[in-house]
Amino acid sequence: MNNVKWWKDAVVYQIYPKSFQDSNGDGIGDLQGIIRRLDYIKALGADVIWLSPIYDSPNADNGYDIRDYYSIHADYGKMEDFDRLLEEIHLRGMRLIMDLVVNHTSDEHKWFQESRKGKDNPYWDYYIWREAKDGHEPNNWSSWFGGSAWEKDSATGLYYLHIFHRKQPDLNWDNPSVRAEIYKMMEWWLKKGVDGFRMDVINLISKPEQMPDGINGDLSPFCINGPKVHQYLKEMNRQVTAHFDIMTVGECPGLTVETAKKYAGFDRKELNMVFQFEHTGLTDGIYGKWTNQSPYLPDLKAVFQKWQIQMKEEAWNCLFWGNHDQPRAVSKFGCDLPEYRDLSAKMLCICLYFMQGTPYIYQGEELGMANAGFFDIGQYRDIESLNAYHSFVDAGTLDKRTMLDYLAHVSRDNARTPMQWENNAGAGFTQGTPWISVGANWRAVNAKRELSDPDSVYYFYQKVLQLRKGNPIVQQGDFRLLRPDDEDLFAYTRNYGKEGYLVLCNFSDRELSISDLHVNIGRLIIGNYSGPVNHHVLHAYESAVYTILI
Ligand code: TEU
Ligand code: CA
Repeated sequence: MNNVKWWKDAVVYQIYPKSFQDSNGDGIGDLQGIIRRLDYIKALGADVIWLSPIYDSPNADNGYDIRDYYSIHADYGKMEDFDRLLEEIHLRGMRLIMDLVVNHTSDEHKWFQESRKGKDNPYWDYYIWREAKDGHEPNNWSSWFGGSAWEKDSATGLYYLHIFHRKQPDLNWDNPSVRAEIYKMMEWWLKKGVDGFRMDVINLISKPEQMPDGINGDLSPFCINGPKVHQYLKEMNRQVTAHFDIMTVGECPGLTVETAKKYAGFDRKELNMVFQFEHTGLTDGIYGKWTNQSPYLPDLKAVFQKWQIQMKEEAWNCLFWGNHDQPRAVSKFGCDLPEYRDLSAKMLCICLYFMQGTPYIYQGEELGMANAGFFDIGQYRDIESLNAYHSFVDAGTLDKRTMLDYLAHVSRDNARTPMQWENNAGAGFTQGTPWISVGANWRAVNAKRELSDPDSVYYFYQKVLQLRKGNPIVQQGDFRLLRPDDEDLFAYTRNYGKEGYLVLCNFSDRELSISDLHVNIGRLIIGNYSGPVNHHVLHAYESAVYTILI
């Protein structure tokens, strides 16, 4: 695989530090805890670790509200612990990418504390301030975490913009000093030796000059892919990222294939890759993300087909089922009933990771960890979930039972329960009381058990990752979807020169006939069922990859 950028053949493992491994019994994951588990991550086959924010923060949004970009949150350790972590990662031949959260800061950041002192302060223009309109908010935009996107500041009597929580004021990227400060900070981390950034909501950073009301208060059309976003990302590339051998991946809500290529096109000099959310957003409906529905398979297939085919040769895909904002993959896309959980987790692994792009694995996904199983609002910690619960229930839009059901399906806390390491009450995550309850199925799903079982989901992930490493069919092959309208079968081929694979995934518990696929099936590469191979039928949640005879 000469001349292939390293990040194209890399596998990224995402750590949500608060929930990964506690080392001192305070119930909160920390950097020393991560160091203890590096061999586990390496053995899985990951090359890159993406660390969700570990910076100093009042934790209104678990670290996505940064108070100081240059220091480590006391819960996680000290800068020495970070330096040690980075060294240990590099010693193992792995790389580390940091979460870069620069659309907004915490309201407790020094810049904001200064800014709110008024128009004469040098930091005034670091944030987005507007006068009241007729004694009200400057416009009708609503925050993505509920309520107005404007907060009236008691010190100035003016309003500041916050797309997320009021403790996350949006930075004013039109101010060159803001950009210079951010580039300086990025350079500081890169000089320390970090290997890149995952950039939080990076396609929201440029706001329009005029801020008219949105339809139903929706700010998306104004702030997603704002007027100067490409100018700023090209500047960031020129001034910072192009000078280091790193990878950059932008988190970009609301992307289409066309807009994705503007951020990540090979010739664009902006970002290496972008996360798009079309496949995870298929279940969005009248209550936004709040639902108990599963995606309709033909729609899911159409989304992947489009991204696989239309990005080819022009830009690079991110392959992910989940992250710290999404429900657990096996619960959303597979089936988390005990009899099908492991099977469907393996099926999802094959389905996604035989496509073109860079795989991202969210902590615990490699064990088949499922949704939390919470049933009481008191179990939730996430600000988005709590806000949504109160606004829907208090307004009488949804009754408590329905909203709890929706939370159980899609709350971000489903992904944030402690990593299940062992079969005990603290799940091997902590000796103390975890900051959020352990997920319901820790007895069955934990690393200790899976590491001693050759048929576990963990070893299945390991095998699939080995099979795709440096494999030109997976990296470069053409993608073709078979039976697009089938509601149970996800089948596709990958062809590269005279070689190819047929990938078969049964997304249902029904037996499926596959005798009419008109593909010349060769050798079995990997499958999630043991026993004799049957070329005519797929069992419940069965998945298999075959070579194709061309
Ligand atoms: O998420 C951005 C984002 O678009 C979220 O609003 C997402 O739609 C939501 O979490 C889905 O439920 C990023 C981070 O990943 C998230 O954790 C932060 O809360 C958010 O930005 C603000 O920094
Ligand atoms: Ca701790």
